[in-house]
Amino acid sequence: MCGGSALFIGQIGDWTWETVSLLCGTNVFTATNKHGAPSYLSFCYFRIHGSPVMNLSTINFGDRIQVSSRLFGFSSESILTLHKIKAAGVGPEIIDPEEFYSFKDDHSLYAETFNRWLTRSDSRTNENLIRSSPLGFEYRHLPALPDTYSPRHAYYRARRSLSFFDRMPSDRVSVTLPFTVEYRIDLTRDLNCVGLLYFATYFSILDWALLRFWHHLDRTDHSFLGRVVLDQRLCYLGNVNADGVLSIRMEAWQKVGAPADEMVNFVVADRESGRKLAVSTLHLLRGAPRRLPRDRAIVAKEASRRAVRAQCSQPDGNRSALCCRASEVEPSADSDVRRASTRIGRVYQDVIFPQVPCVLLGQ
Ligand code: KFV
Repeated sequence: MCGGSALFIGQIGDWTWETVSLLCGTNVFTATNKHGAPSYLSFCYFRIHGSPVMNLSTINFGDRIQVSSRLFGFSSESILTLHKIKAAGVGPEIIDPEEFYSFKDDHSLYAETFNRWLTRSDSRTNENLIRSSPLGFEYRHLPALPDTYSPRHAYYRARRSLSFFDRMPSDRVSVTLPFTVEYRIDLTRDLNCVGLLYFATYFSILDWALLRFWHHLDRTDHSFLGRVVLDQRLCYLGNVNADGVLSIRMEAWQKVGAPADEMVNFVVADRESGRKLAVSTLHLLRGAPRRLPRDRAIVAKEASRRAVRAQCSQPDGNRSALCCRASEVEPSADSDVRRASTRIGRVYQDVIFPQVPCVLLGQ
């Protein structure tokens, strides 16, 4: 999960699916529509926002983190999930949209996912996915997000302008001419278990492309590893078949007077048809990544070891598997736990090495 890789993005996506399963009366992992076909809670927009102090590269082995998640209703077809991730120890919190979208807590990593229920229109292809709300999906009890924060504004712009910016801010200058690479889908790694291009793979493909761009600019692998991703937004416009080849067009802009501060825009298309598959805008700093503040990390690690000893029981008795996730829904005097927890908007989880299959505890 650690190391700034797309595996952590995958983990965040799992938290979205788990939160929706907990709070919306539908097991997302087995959802079907009225025709009995599988409905997938597909990722259509994903944003991750950090700071130089807390970003994808700062989380390390053994760090104990805490995730607060909250859902917002967007009709029967879609749903928005906000996750706030920080070092464990400060206690879970109720996510307030105004505070969330101000991104003012440098010690938090913010993740926003907008998902739509989709199904294949033709079982032989990943093209032409169509809307498909599953049976039993409950959403009316969810709070509404104030319109100013709606992700619709961002992804409408991305679809229209093929960038999350209508035009680049005037304090930025272009780094080089647009650069395009091709990527052949790797069917041994890139697909999920139902044969769609896995949503987190889009991020790893963009990283792969960015490294080629980096080399094109005569930059080193070392400086690539030292980059700090402050913000990345990705709008999923389509999926692709396992034999697809992607064309990925990149452009970069530096800040005037601060050339290490860069924005990179990606437009991903199917090479054969030209069909647009994704748009992403990345804000990064070139420089060395920083770890979590040492004192908090040590405290958190000690707490996590105690938690593992106290709570972790592996069903197969394999004590060497370093994995434990405690998940808890806020207790309430209200007997309807799901509704109460929705109102409180609090689901929190502690994660250690989650690339190993996790045991869900204390739910
Ligand atoms: N994000 C959010 N909303 C979108 C959207 C996007 N990328 N594209 C379209 N929409 C909205 C659009 O604003 C409109 O909403 C509605 O979808 C229909 O728009 O509220 P509104 O205004 O009615 P259309 O008709 O213009 O778009 P359509 O042709 O229907 O295509 C929509 C969609 C979502 C089917 C298409 O954009 C698509 O196929 N996107 C790719 C999704 C995808 O493949 N995601 C990764 C899947 S893998 C995955 O999620 C998982 C769970 N996994 O494990 O790998």
